[in-house]
Amino acid sequence: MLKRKLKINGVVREVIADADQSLANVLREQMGLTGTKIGCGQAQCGCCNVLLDDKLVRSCVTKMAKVPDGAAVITVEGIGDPENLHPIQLAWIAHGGAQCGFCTPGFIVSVKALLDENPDPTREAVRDWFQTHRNACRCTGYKQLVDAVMDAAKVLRGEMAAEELLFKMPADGSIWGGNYPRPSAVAKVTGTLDYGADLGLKMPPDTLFLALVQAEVSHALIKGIDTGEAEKMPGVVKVVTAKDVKGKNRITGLITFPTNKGDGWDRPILCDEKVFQYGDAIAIVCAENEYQARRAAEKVKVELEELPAYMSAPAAMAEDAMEIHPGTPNVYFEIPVVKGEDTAPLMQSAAHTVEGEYYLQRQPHLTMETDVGLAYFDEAQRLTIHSKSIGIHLHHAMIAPGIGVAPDKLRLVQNPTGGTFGYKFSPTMEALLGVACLATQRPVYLRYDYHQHITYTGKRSPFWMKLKLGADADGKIVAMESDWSVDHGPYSEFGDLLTLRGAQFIGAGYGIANIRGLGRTVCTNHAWGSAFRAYGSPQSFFAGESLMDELAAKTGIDPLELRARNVYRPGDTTPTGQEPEVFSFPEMVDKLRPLYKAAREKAAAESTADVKRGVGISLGIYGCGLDGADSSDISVELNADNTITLYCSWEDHGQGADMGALGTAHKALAPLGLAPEKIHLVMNDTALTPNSGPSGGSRQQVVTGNAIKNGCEMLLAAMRKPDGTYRSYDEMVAENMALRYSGKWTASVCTNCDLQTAQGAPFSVYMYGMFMAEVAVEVATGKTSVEKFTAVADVGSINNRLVVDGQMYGGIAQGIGLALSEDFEDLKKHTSLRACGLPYAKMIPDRIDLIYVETPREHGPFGAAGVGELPLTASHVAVINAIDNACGARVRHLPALPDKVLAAMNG
Ligand code: MCN
Ligand code: FES
Ligand code: FES
Repeated sequence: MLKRKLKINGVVREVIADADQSLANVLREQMGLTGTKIGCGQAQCGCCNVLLDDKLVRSCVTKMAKVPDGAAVITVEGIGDPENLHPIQLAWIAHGGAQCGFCTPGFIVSVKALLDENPDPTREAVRDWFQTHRNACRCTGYKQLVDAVMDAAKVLRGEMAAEELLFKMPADGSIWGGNYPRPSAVAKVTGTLDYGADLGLKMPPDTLFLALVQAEVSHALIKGIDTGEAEKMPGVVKVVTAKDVKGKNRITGLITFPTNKGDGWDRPILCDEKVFQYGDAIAIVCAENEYQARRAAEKVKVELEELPAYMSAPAAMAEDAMEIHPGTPNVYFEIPVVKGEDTAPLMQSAAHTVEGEYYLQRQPHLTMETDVGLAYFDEAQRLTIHSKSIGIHLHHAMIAPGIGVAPDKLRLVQNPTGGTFGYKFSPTMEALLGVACLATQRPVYLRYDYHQHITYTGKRSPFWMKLKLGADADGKIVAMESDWSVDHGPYSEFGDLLTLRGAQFIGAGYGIANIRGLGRTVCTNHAWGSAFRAYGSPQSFFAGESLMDELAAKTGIDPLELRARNVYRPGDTTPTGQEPEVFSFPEMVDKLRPLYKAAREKAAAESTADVKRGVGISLGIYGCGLDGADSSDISVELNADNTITLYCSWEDHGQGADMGALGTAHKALAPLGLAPEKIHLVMNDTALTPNSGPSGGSRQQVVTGNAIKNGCEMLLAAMRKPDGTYRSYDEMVAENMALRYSGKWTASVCTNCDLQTAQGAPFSVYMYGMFMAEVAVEVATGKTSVEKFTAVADVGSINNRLVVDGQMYGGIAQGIGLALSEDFEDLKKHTSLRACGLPYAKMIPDRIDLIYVETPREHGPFGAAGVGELPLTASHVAVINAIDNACGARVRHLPALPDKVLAAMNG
């Protein structure tokens, strides 16, 4: 043990700590300074940045032995607080720099160090600083962060008044379409928002800390589990195994389609008979602290008989492959596409045909916050589980029977969440927490470290695709044939739905009258497939939009003009035969055309023998909703002080659910003339908030937005007096009128897709985008840099511009990562942010131009569509097409790492 006097945020404090303990843990666990976050714990993200004697350090890897006695430590809490924000914090709020906000304290501290050292940095110097100090953000694409630093620097130099950074209410009192900062922004920039791990440290003293015993092989039979030695370890209260689980010990995937050959009960909570993938949980050690729990977990002995592991769709489809779930074939779901005439004769007579095979990789989500949760019994003796769930009511139904609790005795709550990008559309640790809490009857807490977070949460399911297009002499597509196999890992949940996305989005954007296709879902032993932003469409558009460029090359028609000839126009239908709700593409093409021409000329002029430059384009579409008659419920209440409370389960990944809900309610309640602060939000707790559905499929702005509008309209109707003014709370009470109203909306114009043809009208509203990447490729190495990116987007009428811009920038950054570096394939290698190819600041261009075409949507609240997933539908394909344009290298197997580009260039 060491005894240190430290000056923490200006106050001298005495600390006694283990020499080996990290400064981050001491600050958080012993000093209660939870503003400092721990993301990777491996010096790769900067979430844990603090100033140690004025020097920026990553406190997760700074051992106490290296912290000198008398050292001065500044954490985010020492920079500013909610009542007294520092200009860096003000600028972060003004520019929407905090989305999920988990990286924010680390950035604020880092920027303080930068501006102390260099008060007048260039944008490039700021980006260099973030890069050198490995400050990572998964949500923002860095652009708004650099904007914020430039403004903060101006304020600190006295060239700008801090007040200029504050939101100014427009004269009409409306915040719709403006830059109102999200309600959680102040807490995020000051480090005062308690995420799961912060709440975990603030649990009552009898809380148990959990550690998992996990499989280190990908496929095996379990022959025995010996917990004897572990149970005797210090601090251990119980080791929970499958035999302690009261319910079915399975998470149900709530099978969507009757043609699915599985029954959806294939995912164990704790493995009993078999291990299906690396990391599968076999036992839970419950101990008095985390260190004891982890040490004891190492002592649990598991006897396994290893089986052949099928690590890709082709491997699991091989004739001699055994059934991973005995009784269910590895190919457990198929969806044909049958639209229009038979395509075979059309292909034969077509003036041009092109075909290709494509693979889109197992993209990892790489959130800054790892998976984390806690459980306890609430005052009504309900098993209450807090997690990062973005589908609290959905997960409630998926886990209750497996744990063995009556539905009314289970409550799910979403913690403030440091990003999910869809991985939390699946339950992760919820059932494990529930089982441990029931078995010990004590509060429990579990946090994955980064290795566990990467290896044992779901991933984007890779698609293996074959695609063929036939076109007439003018380049008009007459027929399409498609075939795709989805590697969905061992657990079937949502695999059929994802496979259907291939039918809905391969070839989307173009009025293709005749399609034949077949998609299949394949069970494998690689990581289980969970949702990932744009779920199924990056795969679909990778094939479709790559092949469009190949068709352009074959026909000699410019890629933009080829698209212009084929995009949806009145009379066209989507691949599922649905009439698009708006026809935005012709206008979007016209907006992009002059920029595209200029970019192509610039690229040609600036290419050299060593560095080739090119421009690529793509289009992308995604639906806003769950298939068919998606619906949402909310409620809204008039309070005694004449404020309003909105209750909804619009789960927040970090996208801005609070802002979305507030902006929509404020617009709907405009006749009351309330200030936004007079609308309170109660969100994301099954005991308190109605079922608004999950935050997946970019559905909430449309579906829950409509429900909010509906509920607010009912409240207004009740409050309205004959003279057109509104009743106060007292008047409502005096007249015995109800104060609380339920709002509801159902996508009644939708139909499910037919399971023999994939034809139907699955979404009421779509979002449309065109993407343009300008790249430079080093001829000697094949290394690609994206120098500039442009997107033209139609997300309908915009609720909040800061949020929407942030969604676009962040999604484009993920598209660049998907194109060039991100992967989770090698279980030994791909186990950290860097190894998985996370884009740091310098990989994302500083120039990202956004152009909006705001076509109002009939079925969106106040004309809004969604936005969340649009920027990741096809931005990666623009990069891939740009590489080909630059140097003739067509990459069909992602990611386009330098050696692949080099091989394609020379091949
Ligand atoms: N919005 C708006 N105006 C519009 C459309 C949307 O202001 N015309 C705002 C909404 O109010 C909301 C945000 O944009 O704050 C996204 O809205 P929407 O597209 O309806 O999506 P959801 O709220 O349903 O969010 C989910 C979506 C998905 S599916 C993933 S995955 C995702 C995403 O949003 N994961 C994210 N964005 C993310 N952003 C962050 N920072 N972190 C994630 O994990
Ligand atoms: Fe310390 Fe990531 S660098 S938590
Ligand atoms: Fe940076 Fe979410 S805001 S990681």
